[in-house]
This record gives sequence, C-alpha cells and structure tokens, in this order.
Amino acid sequence: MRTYGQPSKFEEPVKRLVGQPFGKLAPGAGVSFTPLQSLTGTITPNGLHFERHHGGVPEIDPARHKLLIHGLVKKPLAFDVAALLRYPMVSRTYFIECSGNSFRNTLPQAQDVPCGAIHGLLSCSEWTGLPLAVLLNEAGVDAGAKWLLAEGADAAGMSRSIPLSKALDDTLIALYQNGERLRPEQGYPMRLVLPGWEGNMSVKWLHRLKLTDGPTHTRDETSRYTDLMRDGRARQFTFEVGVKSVITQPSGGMTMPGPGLHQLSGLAWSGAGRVTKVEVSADGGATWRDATLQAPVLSKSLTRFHLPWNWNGAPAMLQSRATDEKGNVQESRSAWNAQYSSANRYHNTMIQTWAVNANGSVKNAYA
Ligand SMILES: Nc1nc2c(c(=O)[nH]1)N[C@H]1C(S)=C(S)[C@@H](COP(=O)(O)O)O[C@H]1N2
Ligand SMILES: [Mo]
Repeated sequence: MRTYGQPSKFEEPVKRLVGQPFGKLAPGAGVSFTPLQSLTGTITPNGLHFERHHGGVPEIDPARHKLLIHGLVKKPLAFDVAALLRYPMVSRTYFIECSGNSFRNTLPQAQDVPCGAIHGLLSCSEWTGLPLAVLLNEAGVDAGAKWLLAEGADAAGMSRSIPLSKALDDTLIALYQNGERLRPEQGYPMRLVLPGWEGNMSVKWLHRLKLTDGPTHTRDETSRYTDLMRDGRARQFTFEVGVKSVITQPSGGMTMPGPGLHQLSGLAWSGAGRVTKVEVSADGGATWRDATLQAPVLSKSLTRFHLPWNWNGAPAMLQSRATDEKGNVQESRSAWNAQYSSANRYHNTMIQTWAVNANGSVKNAYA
C-alpha cells in the first residue's frame, strides 16, 4: 500500500526535460517539457504537465490566499479559497500551450532532439473550477470596463491583460487538475485557464483581477509574446493558438524496428475549436492520407490521431497537417517563414517533418 502512488520504477525514463537557461541569476525561472513521445491518449498526467515559471513556484498556504476583484466594478470583492470551493463547479478538458512552444524549429539548424523537447510546452488536463463570469457578475461589471488585468502571486508578479469578452465567455478559475487540487507548478491554489489562448495568459497563483477600460500593456505583452514580422514591426496580442499537429510516434530519436506495418500516432489541436481533419504524408508533403481521429474530439483540447503505415524500408519524410472547424489549415514551414522575421520565436505552428532513414533512425528535419 502506498498513500500516494507513483509510476512503475521501470518507467523512470519517462520524465519532464528541464531547461533553466537563466542559471544562477534566476534559478526558479525556466521551463520543463512534457515527454509527448512517451505518452498516448490526450490527458497529460499531472506530474508530467509542462512548466513555465517566470519567477519560480511560490509556496502558497491556501488559508492565507485571497483573490481580489476590483477596478471598474460596482462592488470590489475578495474571495478566500474556502469561499470559492463552495461554488458549483464545472469540469472542462483544455490544452495549455506556451507561446514559445516549438521555438526550437525556428532556429537555423534542425535540432536532433526528441519530440517533447521541441513541442512539449503543451499539455492537456481536465480542469475543474468556476466560470470567471460567475464572479464578475457578482462584482457587477461597470459599463466602461472592457479589459481585465490578471496578476499572479509569484515572485515575477506575472500579469496579462485579458479582453472582457473572453473573461465572460469560457474562461475558468481552475482549482482542480485531473480530479485533484492543482499542483503547485500549475498555480496552486488557483489559476486562470483561457481555453485555446496562448498559455502565458492563463495566469497561475492568481490573486488579483482588475477591471480596466483598456489593456495595461504589461511586460509580458510588450517586450515578450509579440510576433516579430519580416518588416521589423511586432504584432501584439496574438491570443488564439493556431491550428497545429505533430506525429509523436515515431518521432525524433526513435528507431523504426524494421520495414512493415506501423501505427503512426500523434496530437492535433486548435485554439479556434475542434480539429476536423488530420492528414499525414510519408513523402514530405507530396501526397496525403487522412488519419483517424480518436473520439471524443473536444473543442480546444488535444485530439489523438492514428494511421497505419506500411514502411517499405526506404527513406521517408513524415508530416502531419491539421484542419480545424473554422477551416484553418496548419501552415507549412515555408509559409510560416514567409510571414515572420527569422528572429521570431513565438506562436510557431509550422508543420513538423520527421526524416526516417533507411536504417530506421528518425530525426528532426526541415522541409
Ligand atoms: N503567475 C504566473 N502565471 C503564469 C506564468 C508565470 O510564470 N507566472 N507562466 C505563464 C506561461 S508563459 C505559461 S506557458 C503557462 C504555463 O502553465 P503551466 O506551467 O501550468 O504549464 O502559465 C502562464 N502563467
Ligand atoms: Mo509560455
């Protein structure tokens, strides 16, 4: 008997890949990547949810934490955690993707690293909590309020501006993640979840919401998370995550066990809603076949796809291309590069190519 279970010791290699590029200067800041290549289905186990912390993980005693709603409201309100836990709650399955996900594929050379090290700033959970609209209605939104400032209680005091329309639509204050209380890394005791929008806006360790008449232009929406275009200008407020997919099996660093029948599998998602189609190519995009989408296909959630592939043992270029219910189609590498500066690292949705060599080795490739 164990009071809290752990994976089998034989699964020890399945873990997050930690990157702390700021070293001694800011030891709590950095990322850890979900090992997408080692997982299947669509739900990320809580211990493997990717992490992005701008100022480390605060240790918050829920008995001492409050959420303040103020600014352009009729009645400023403060809620402690116990009060929020008494509300009726909803459960929704949504992905969170960091705006910096897949930045490695914007570097000049294709990096020979596993799928998760490229695309693993992406995870999906069943989030349980309150629609933010419930609390905003209780506070009474003034007619002049058009935006919210959401602020976290971490050392970074990370904050973002959120349009009121999104806050009143499907935004959640999440208290639970896959049935248990949020992990500290995911924002314990409460975080925002903005379905389908860039991960940075889902403010963790949420402690303040201020209703405002316009965006606040915080650090993370001016100096960061903007798209550098080819003409040198930057595009601000790219909220919705683009339509995207990646083959996770086989993927970089794996070796095909030999010619014959293989089950290709991967993940597709879109911030605009449901994924409606995933096409797979084994010849670098010359010809495509429709993959099977695993039910249920949920809006703003990860969708698992499968396709049997008879590998003849010759070199191949595997790609996947997703389409969503709004008709958006995932972009090729060249189409993406034609729009953005080569220095842009955010919101990369370009098609991934895995090169399968005659010896069966699988490597990241640019095509
Ligand atoms: N308060 C606070 N909220 C935050 C962050 C942070 O550093 N501080 N990181 C943001 C970023 S950049 C992303 S991508 C997501 C990551 O959520 P996760 O760590 O639960 O995967 O949280 C966002 N919310
Ligand atoms: Mo992020």
